[in-house]
Amino acid sequence: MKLENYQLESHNSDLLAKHERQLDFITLEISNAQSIIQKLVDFQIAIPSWALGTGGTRFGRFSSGGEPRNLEEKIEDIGLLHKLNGSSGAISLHIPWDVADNTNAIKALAAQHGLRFDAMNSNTFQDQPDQSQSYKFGSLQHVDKAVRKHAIDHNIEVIRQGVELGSKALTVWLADGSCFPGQLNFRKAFHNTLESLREIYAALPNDWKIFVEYKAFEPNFYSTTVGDWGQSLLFANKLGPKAYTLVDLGHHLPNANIEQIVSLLLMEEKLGGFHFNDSKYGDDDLTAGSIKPYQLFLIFNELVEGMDARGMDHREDLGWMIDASHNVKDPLEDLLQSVEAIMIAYAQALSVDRVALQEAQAINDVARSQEILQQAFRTDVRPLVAEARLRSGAALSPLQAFRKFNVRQELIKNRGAKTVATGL
Ligand code: RM4
Ligand code: MN
Ligand code: MN
Repeated sequence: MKLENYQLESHNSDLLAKHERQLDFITLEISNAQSIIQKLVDFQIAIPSWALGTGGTRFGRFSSGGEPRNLEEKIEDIGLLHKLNGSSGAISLHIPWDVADNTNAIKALAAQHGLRFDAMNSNTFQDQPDQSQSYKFGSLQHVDKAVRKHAIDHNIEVIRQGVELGSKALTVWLADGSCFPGQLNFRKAFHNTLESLREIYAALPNDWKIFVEYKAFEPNFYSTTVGDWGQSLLFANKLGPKAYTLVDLGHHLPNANIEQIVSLLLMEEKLGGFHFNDSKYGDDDLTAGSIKPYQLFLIFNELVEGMDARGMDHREDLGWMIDASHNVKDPLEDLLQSVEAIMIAYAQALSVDRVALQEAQAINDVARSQEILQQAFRTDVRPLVAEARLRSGAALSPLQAFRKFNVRQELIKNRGAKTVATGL
């Protein structure tokens, strides 16, 4: 299905008067509103190909129908999101879930929708039907060199496919670890993983990055070989300048201070990018900003401060990706909400009075420092985000437009009610 410009224009004209009133108010409140709007127009968040179908749990999966049946339809879905919000101009693929048979046609289709290919993801956490080696006891860490080689070759193949598509990064998330004390020699597991990652690193083109993603637990429940940012940073430092740490918000133990982790990784020039989502308990993969919006704001506050301190380009220099997929919402509506939450947190962080904050910090004025941050967090910046969409030719209210134009019903009509997307 395709959304036409005239449809969005009619949706926008219905909402315009109210939007303009709200925008006038906020531009009086925030001195740098125009520069914030431009940064929001530029900012793009990659959509994961595996979040376009309804996610399941090990207890069940309830499809909402019309799920994309192949990579072409996944690109079509992300094209719809991008048309609606103007901020989802990239796709992150997972191999082998998304192998492209005809790379040129896939590239052309993505370009038609204004999409580029963000980081490629390898998969050594599942055995494929015809696979000669098993990842049951790990992949890059495995005690058997033949299994390690299988996993290394897979990652190199993912890089090859990514090069053809114009991607510039590989994300490695490993399920490797152990379920019981004594199962694994920690040092040997680390060394095997490092040796394997070195071979993958050696296959990276010069302008590529490798992101080492960490996660505290699951599917292994006693130890994870890349379990936290310290372990990831160890690998990234040992690998070299093209290796970075990737922060997935749901991959920490409860109450971790993620914003401090982000600040220090940036300082060390080792922050590669993000997988945005939210969680209450663990790797819940809930909609970004749905549980802890203040935390999301505090993370962006560190990002803006840290990137500006190093003169970084907000749009280009880090990988901005969503990694969420769950059970009960329409996946496209969910992704619209995630993108909106990320844009709001970014806009709020851009509106923090940095000079006043530095002055307050320098004299240990704790209450004032807190006030400055909360002032930004409690300001309703949604009209700035909506204005950025309007200037990009997208919808003032993407979710409302999604429903008004019956996008899901159209997708079900075209694809059927029982389709199941590849992914989790
Ligand atoms: C993992 C991790 C990875 C993602 C898989 C599907 O928990 O977040 O980034 O590739 O899930
Ligand atoms: Mn992730
Ligand atoms: Mn995860």
